[in-house]
Amino acid sequence: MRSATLPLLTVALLLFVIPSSAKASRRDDAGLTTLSDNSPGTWPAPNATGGNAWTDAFSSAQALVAQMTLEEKITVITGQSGRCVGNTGAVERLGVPALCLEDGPAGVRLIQGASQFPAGQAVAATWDRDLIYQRGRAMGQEFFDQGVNIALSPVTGGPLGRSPRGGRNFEGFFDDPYGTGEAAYLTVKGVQDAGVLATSKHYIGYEQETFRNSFNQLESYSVFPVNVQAPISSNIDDKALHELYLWGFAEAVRAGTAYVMCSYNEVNQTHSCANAYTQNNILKGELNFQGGIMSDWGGVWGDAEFINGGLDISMPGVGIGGVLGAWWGDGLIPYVLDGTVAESRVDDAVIRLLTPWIFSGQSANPPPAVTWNVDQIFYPTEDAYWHDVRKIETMALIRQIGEDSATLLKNVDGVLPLGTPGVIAIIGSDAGSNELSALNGEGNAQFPRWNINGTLTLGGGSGWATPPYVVTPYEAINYRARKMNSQAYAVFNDSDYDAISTTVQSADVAIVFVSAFTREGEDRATLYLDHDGETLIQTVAANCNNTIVVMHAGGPVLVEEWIDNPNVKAVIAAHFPGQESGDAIASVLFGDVSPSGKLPYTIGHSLDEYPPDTIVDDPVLAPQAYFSESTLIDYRWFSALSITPRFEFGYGLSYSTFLYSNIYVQSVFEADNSTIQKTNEPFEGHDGSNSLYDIIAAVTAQVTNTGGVVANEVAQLYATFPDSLGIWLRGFDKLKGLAPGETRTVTFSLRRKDLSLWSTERQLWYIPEGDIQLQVGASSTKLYLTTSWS
Ligand SMILES: *[C@@H]1O[C@H](CO)[C@@H](O)[C@H](O)[C@H]1NC(C)=O
Ligand SMILES: *[C@@H]1O[C@H](CO)[C@@H](O)[C@H](O)[C@H]1NC(C)=O
Ligand SMILES: *[C@@H]1O[C@H](CO)[C@@H](O)[C@H](O)[C@H]1NC(C)=O
Ligand SMILES: *[C@@H]1O[C@H](CO)[C@@H](O)[C@H](O)[C@H]1NC(C)=O
Ligand SMILES: *[C@@H]1O[C@H](CO)[C@@H](O)[C@H](O)[C@H]1NC(C)=O
Ligand SMILES: CC(=O)N[C@H]1CO[C@H](CO)[C@@H](O)[C@@H]1O
Repeated sequence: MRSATLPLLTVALLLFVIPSSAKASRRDDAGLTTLSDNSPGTWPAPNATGGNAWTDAFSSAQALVAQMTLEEKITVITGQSGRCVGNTGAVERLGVPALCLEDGPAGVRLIQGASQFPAGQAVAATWDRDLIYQRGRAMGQEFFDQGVNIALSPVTGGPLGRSPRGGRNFEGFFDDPYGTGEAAYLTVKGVQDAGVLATSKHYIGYEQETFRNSFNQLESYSVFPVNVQAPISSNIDDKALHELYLWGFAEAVRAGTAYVMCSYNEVNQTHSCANAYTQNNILKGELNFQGGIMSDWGGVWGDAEFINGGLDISMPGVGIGGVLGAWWGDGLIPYVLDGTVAESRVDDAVIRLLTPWIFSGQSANPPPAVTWNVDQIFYPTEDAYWHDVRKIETMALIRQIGEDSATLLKNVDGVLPLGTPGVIAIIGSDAGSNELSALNGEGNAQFPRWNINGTLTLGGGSGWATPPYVVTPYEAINYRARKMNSQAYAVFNDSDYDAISTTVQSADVAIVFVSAFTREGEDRATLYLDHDGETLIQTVAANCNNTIVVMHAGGPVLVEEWIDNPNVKAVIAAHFPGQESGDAIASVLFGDVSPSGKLPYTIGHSLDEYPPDTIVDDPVLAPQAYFSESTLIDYRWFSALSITPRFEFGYGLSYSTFLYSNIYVQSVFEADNSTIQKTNEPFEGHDGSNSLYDIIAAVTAQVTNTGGVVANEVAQLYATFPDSLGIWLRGFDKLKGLAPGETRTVTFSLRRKDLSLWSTERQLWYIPEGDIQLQVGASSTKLYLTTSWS
C-alpha cells in the first residue's frame, strides 16, 4: 500500500493529469523483448474450487454470485469510497456488506487507540515462533476490534531483502526464504485466528522502492511526468522464483491467507498484477491459492488484461477519488459485454473475494461498528471519535519482543549488563522524544506517515502505525537510574559536540543512541547512520572509555568507522521495537534479561561486499532489474563467495555462553499436519497421498549453558546441497530460560521441502542425490556441528 495522504489540491491535480489514454500499454512503447510469455492466452485464470478447507464457504459464495447482476459483481471487486483506506463494494440486497481494508504490517495504521507493534524485522530477530505468532494474534485482534475486515498484512517475502538498501525490508521478516516462510505462516495464522482476514504481500519480486510505480510525483525518485515510466521490471529466473521469492507465499497459502496483494513492479516486463504466469500459473495453479489477488494501491494500469491476468480485486478502484487509477468499475463492463473478459472470470473473482470472508465467520459475526474514517485521519476534525481497543497484555508482549529481539553485537570487559553506575550519560536524539509530538512527525499538522524526530521505533510509510505512547530510552533509563541512586544526564542534540564531550567526560558509562531511518517509497541511500551518527559515536568514545552504542535501524548499518574503537565496549542492534522501546532496551542493558536476538540479515564491512547493483536507478522509461545473483542473496552470497562479513546472519551474543554437542540425524516420518490449504507444488516421489510438507528427517543436538546467567539461545540449522552453491537456513529452535549448567536438546524437524531444491528442467522439487550436509550452530558461520543425510 502506498503511503499517500494526499492534500485535496494534489488529488484534483492528479485527476486532471491522468488521461484515459493512460490505458494504453506501456510495454509497447518500451520496445523490449519479452523475457517469458506472461499472457492470459497461455496461462488462463484457474477457477477457484475452495480447496480442501473452504468447500462450504465456496458453495455459499457461488450461490451469492449466481444472484448478482454484472454491475453488482463488478462493484464488489472494485474498490469504492468509504471510511477505510480500501473498501469493497456492497450488495445490500444479498447481505454482502462493504468490507473495510486497513494497513498495515505493524498495527492498524493512522488510528488512535491501537498499538504500535515492533516491525516484522524486529520480531524476526527474536527467532521465537511463539512471539511471532502472538504478535500476529494480538495485531489481528486490534484490527478486528477497530472494525476492520481485512488487514493489509503481513509482508511475506516482497521485499525479501535482496538489497540491503531496500526501503521496506523492515516490514518483512528475515532476508531468507525459510525464516520468512516460518514467520509468514505464523503471522497469517495469528492474524486470522483473531477473526480478521490477512493479505500476504507484495507478490512478487518487489525488491526496490526506486521506480516502483510511476504515479511517482509523490516519491523522491520522480524523473518523468506521472504515469509515463513503466515500473521497475524484476527479471527473475525460475530457480530464484521458487527457492527464494515464492517460498514465503507458499507458507502464507498453507496457513490459509485470505488474500494476496500483487506488487507495483513488473515481473519479466509484465505488471505483476496482470502477470498471468506468476498469478494464474504459479499462485493460483502451483500454490493452489483459493482466495483473491488484490492489487496494491496504484498497481493496476488497465482493465481487461489485469482481470484476465489473474487480478481479482482492484484497489483502491474508484475510491480515494480515483487518483491511483480508477480501473474497473464501469470501465470493465464493456470488456465483459464484448467478450474480451468472460463473465465467468468476473464470477470467479467475486467468489475468490467472498469465500474467505464467509469462511472467517465475519458474515455472521462482523467486526464491531466504529465511526472513525480515513477523512478524519487525513483531515482530523475536533469531533472525531477514537476508539481505544488496546489491552494491557499487548503492551507486555510488545515489550518482550523488544527485549528478545535486541541483538548484542559486541560486549567486551563485561561492560554489559550494567551494574550500578554512579553517573550515566544518555546521548543522541534517538534516546529522546519527538519534539514535534507523536502525532506530528512531519511537521505538517496531519497524522504522520512516520516519525523522524526522537527515538525511532518503526519505519515509515504504510508500514507505520501511530504509537499510543512511546517509552523513550531516556525515560526508561533515567527512571532506573533514580531508583538505584545513580545520576543520569542527557544530551539529545546529535551535533552539540561540546555539550556531549563535557557530559560524557564525567560519566561512568555513556550510552549513545543512533538510528537509520527507512521507509516506503525510497531506498536507503547508504548503509550509514542518520544525523552523522558516526561522528556522534566517535565524539562520545573519545571522551568516555565505557561507551555503549544502541542502534535503531531498519536494516544493516556499516559499523567499520567505530566498531573497533577500544572505548566502544558494547553495541546492540535494537531494530524497530515499537512503542515499548525504552523499557525493552533498559531490561537488556540492566540485565533483567540476557539478550537473545540474532541478526535476520548480514552486516558486511561495506556495501561492496553485497551482491552488486541491487537497486536499479537508471532514469529510463522501462528500467530493468536483472536478478543475476539468482538465489545468492544476503548470507547465501557471502557463503557462496567465501566473504567473511562483519556480523553474519544469525549472529548475536548473550550474557551467557553455550556449548554445542552431540548432533544426531535420523529419518523419521510425520505426516504434514500444519497445512490448512493444500498447495499443488509438484515434487519428485509424489504418490498422491504424501505431502511436500511431511516431516522426513529430524536433527537433534545438545546445547549447554556454560555461563553464569539464565539465558535463551537460538540454535540454527543450515543445509548444503550437493552441486549447489552456498548454505541454506533450514531450521531454528529457540531454547528459553536455560539455567547455568543446564543442557537441553534442540530439535529441527525437516520437511521434504526443506531437503529439496527446485529443478528448472523437470519443474518440480526434488531431493538431490548424495549427501546433504547439515550443520548446527549459533549463526550462519558458527556452525559447530556437522552431519549429513541422504
Ligand atoms: C523470466 O524470463 C526468463 C527467460 O525467459 C525465464 O526463464 C523465467 O522463468 C521468467 N521468470 C518469471 C518469473 O516469469
Ligand atoms: C472456468 O469456468 C468456466 C465456466 O464457469 C469455464 O468456461 C472456464 O473454461 C473455466 N476456466 C478454466 C481455466 O478452467
Ligand atoms: C545543536 O547543536 C548545534 C551545535 O551547538 C547548534 O548549532 C544547533 O542549533 C543545535 N540544535 C538545536 C535544535 O538546538
Ligand atoms: C577509563 O577512564 C578512566 C578515567 O579517565 C580511568 O580512570 C580508567 O583507568 C580508564 N579505564 C580504562 C580501562 O582504560
Ligand atoms: C502436529 O503433530 C505434532 C507432532 O506429532 C504435534 O506436536 C502437533 O501438535 C500437531 N499439530 C497439529 C496442528 O495437530
Ligand atoms: C532534532 C530533529 O531531528 N529535528 C527535526 C524534527 O523534524 C523537523 C521536521 O521534519 C526537522 O525540521 C527537525 O530538524
